[in-house]
Amino acid sequence: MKKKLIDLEGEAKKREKALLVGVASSSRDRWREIDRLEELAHLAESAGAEVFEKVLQIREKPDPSYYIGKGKAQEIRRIVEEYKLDLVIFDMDLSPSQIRNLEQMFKCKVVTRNELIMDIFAQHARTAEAKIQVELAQLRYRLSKLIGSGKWMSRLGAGIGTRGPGQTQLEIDRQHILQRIKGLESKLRRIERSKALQRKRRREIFKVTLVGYTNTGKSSLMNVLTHAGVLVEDRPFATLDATTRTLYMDGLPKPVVLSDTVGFIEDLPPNLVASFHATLAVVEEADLLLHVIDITSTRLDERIEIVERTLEQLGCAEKPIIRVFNKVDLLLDDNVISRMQERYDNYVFVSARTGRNIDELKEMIKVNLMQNGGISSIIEKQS
Ligand SMILES: Nc1nc2c(ncn2[C@@H]2O[C@H](COP(=O)(O)OP(=O)(O)OP(=O)(O)O)[C@@H](O)[C@H]2O)c(=O)[nH]1
Ligand SMILES: [Mg+2]
Repeated sequence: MKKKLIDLEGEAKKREKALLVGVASSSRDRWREIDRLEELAHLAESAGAEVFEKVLQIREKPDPSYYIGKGKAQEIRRIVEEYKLDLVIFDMDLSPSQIRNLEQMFKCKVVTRNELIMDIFAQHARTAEAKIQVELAQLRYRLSKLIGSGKWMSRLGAGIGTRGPGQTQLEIDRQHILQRIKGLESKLRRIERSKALQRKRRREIFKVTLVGYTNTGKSSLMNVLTHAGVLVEDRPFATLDATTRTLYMDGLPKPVVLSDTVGFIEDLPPNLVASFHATLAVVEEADLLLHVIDITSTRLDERIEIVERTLEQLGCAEKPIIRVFNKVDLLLDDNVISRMQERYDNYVFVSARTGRNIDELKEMIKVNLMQNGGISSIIEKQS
């Protein structure tokens, strides 16, 4: 039943060959989709696949059976056959019937962007909590697909021998998944309760949290600021747990702790956001957010917006925030700095690699905490 996306044991012998598919709704959207396919390739490689080819189609409305056009699907089938590819990854979510039709046509695995991201999370999960959170997200996703295909089958109603047993098998699968979800949820609640207790004891401190798009250098900054020794890797979603360390600073009334957390991405699967709620509590409880931005990334403004929108979804849009533009050591064109200066306020340009402006960042953290911490302690006293 469990669809194995990337075969890790087999990986040592052979990386799975993948073809990527993206769809733009108009030729104006083309460049955006090209960038997204680039990001999808990064994700696929990080999951252990080898990207053989990328296919982009411009199509105003998705085809109900294949999402892409049937002609394009047949073209892909020929490539899959000729080059013996192992999987086709779609940059969007597909309906259960679309996945089935495409798998039947390609005669290989079809994986969606959501599944790919969840697969990377699953590979990187280390702690019991992260493992449960990822499995929950995957099961909820699978359940949504099962419910979908159940509807599809009953609507179809035809095909002797498909509907009856198919439905029964679906019902068994559904019950099985629901039971497992229930078990995992209660395990997770136990872990969360003990963590919430620990956090309660931490009222008398300033809480600062690093947030940002994945691979921007949050963990690197954590290490530079606190010597935490957190894992840093040039791949998306290296960090899945919230690591917290003391940030030593003179002249503040309360000690400061800094937390590193899971990175964001465009269209982060909603199931993952829901499952990682407890991990993201360090964002919700923060007195100050450090939004880390990779100044060398393409679609810089869009990525900033994606992070800010995610913060909004977490109910954190009003929190004090410092925009930390990182990796300035790689910057060739200074124009981008002036463009960012015009557009945003409360920013600093740093390099976690060379240490440039790290002292300035510390100073800004201190000033911001004094301003905001001062206000909240007055409110606390009044209430
Ligand atoms: N040149 C340069 N590279 C950097 C800098 N900061 C981080 N990196 C590199 O960027 C990559 C990602 O760094 P991480 O610190 O793991 O990024 P992250 O935001 O924690 O990533 P996730 O946990 O995967 O979301 C690594 O290869 C780092 O070495 C910097 O200031 N300059
Ligand atoms: Mg990290």
